[in-house]
Amino acid sequence: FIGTGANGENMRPIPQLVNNNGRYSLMVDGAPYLILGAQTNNSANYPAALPMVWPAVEKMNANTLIIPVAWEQVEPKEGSFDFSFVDILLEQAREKGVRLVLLWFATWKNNGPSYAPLWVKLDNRRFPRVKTADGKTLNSLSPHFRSTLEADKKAFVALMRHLKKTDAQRTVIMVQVQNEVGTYGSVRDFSDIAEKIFRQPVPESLLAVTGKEPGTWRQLFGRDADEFFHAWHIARYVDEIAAAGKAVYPLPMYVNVALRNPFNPGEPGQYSSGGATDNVIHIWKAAAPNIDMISPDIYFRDHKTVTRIMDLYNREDNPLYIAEIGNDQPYARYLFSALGRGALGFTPFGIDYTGYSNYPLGAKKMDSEIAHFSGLYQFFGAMAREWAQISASKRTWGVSEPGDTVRQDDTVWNSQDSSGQDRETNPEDHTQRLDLGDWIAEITYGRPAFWTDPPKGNKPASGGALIAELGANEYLVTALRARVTFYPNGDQEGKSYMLARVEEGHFEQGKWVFERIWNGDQTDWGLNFTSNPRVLKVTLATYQTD
Ligand code: N0T
Repeated sequence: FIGTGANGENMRPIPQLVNNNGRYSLMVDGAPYLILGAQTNNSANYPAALPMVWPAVEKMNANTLIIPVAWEQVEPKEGSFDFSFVDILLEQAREKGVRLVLLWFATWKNNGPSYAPLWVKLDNRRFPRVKTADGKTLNSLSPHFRSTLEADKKAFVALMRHLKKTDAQRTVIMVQVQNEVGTYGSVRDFSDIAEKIFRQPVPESLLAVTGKEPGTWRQLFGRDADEFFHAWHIARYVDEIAAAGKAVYPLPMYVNVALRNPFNPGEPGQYSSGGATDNVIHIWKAAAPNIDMISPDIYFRDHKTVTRIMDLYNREDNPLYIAEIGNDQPYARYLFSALGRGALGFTPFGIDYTGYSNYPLGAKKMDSEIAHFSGLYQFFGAMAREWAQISASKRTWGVSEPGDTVRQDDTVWNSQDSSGQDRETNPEDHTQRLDLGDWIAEITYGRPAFWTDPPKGNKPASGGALIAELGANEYLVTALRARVTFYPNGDQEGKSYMLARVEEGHFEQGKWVFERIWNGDQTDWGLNFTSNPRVLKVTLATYQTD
């Protein structure tokens, strides 16, 4: 795949998102890539911060660093550009053998223009802010002004041109356009110009996806009109920037989302209105064809909410990528749920040694929590390319341990399972079943390796399991702090069956390397996975008894 250029130099193909009949992959150097990511805290986008970043990336065993590039630093004075941070970052990333995802912090960095240059932020005439219905000015730039869009676009295009010129190595594999766009404190802009646009008919390209007859926003969308309108215009704005960047250098581009709670959403404006929350994904898809994916930022710790979010963003028209997730213990196990849904990657936020902590969203102290991720990253890192290859074409399933994640000593913010059951007593609460077609995989948590006790759950909840179908009756199985058992399903239901062969092994250069057979105690009561994950190739069989 790595071709040769006109002057004999090695040309790596540009990273690309591809859809293989509904299973997506991120192609890097011509093959599927799995992002085992680490995102820095905000404000790490200066050379002086990088020495506090790399050791954390290394400790984490991450293969990709996700880090901001700010409009204010690349265009401090209008029209004069400075990419010195980008140059230093790329050089150091290459030395470390780590790939990069750059975050374009510009018009919107969570609602506000904090990362825009002062010449933008101080000029509200040229770059107007959102006005509330009662005429107050908010610190969120309005999406309705050409002047703002053109200025942001110009800087973004300059960044992409610079990358094209300086990154033949394809160190940068993807770009996030803006950060958690949307507005807090108002559902939309109510300025005079916004009002005028709001009274115009809904654009035709949106009619097509909603199946509606022509009309105004209010006529077609009623109560949702204001939010849909804001989402549409922010998405169009972001899309135009992405399109211009791609015209210069077509890296995959995505947006991340400040989520609303899917079970208790509240009102737009209480959550970031206009961002691609679960209720407006369809609006975003219609408005922003140049945005390759819409990716959730997960700061909920409870199983029910996290898995619901993953299901909402894992769509036929949207590959799942966990753009951000909190960085303490309860979040780590959700790597299994993400990979089982074919995720292109997983990126805990706040991974650096600057000493900052975004508690209660993440860890009080990042350092003590990093081990929960680094162990998993080491394990999956050793088979990242192979997993990505399997995930590109095979069916996969992943589960994370359910139940609350409240530690015995403490309660954890945003962790309470909304179902509120007593999880100590019922083994079913620590049991998950996956329908693999011919087989059911049953996963249980918190039990000894023998038959003696029912599952009680790990304390704290921390297990997970991941399965891929390699062929008929053949599965790749890996898990953490869980037991995996199989029984026949569908046409095979009720037949006698067995684990025909359980191989422990590992991958080397895309090939499975056999190490040993699991048998006896290792298979008699199911496949017991400990804190030390293993990868197994399991062949199942049914047999005739008469
Ligand atoms: C995130 C991060 C950073 C359910 C917070 C999350 C990052 C941004 N914002 O540390 O600022 O740049 O994308 C907002 C979550 C609000 C609370 C959600 C509760």
